[in-house]
Amino acid sequence: MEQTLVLVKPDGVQRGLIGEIITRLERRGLIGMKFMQVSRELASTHYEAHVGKPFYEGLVNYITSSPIVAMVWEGKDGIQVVRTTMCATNAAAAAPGTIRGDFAVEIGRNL
Ligand code: 3AN
Repeated sequence: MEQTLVLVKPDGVQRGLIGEIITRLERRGLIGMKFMQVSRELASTHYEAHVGKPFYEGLVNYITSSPIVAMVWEGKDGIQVVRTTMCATNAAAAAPGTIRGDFAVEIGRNL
């Protein structure tokens, strides 16, 4: 079994898509969830892999700008299952029928 973290970012919360996203994921193995405000300190740890990239500052500013939903999901091949349910980071490459394929508008606002 694998566990993985899923965040519904400010755009998903503000667009009223929390329920839609949770519904799709809970059917596949949601085990924990909370509504929270991300601090700059937590954001810099979470997005450590992106330090130095051109979009990093904007990403940290955005994730800390208003509340998000953080979830833990568990299942066999859980990371892959969540990825295929959400699909590609870039909205333009996300397949129809997936969360991002159906709702994401661009790479920086991909829910
Ligand atoms: P994912 O959210 O698909 O797991 P990560 O963890 O690689 O993708 O990236 C975290 C976030 O950083 C993405 N959700 C996206 O909003 C943003 N991001 C990633 N790559 C870019 C990029 N090239 N330009 C702008 N934002 C990006």
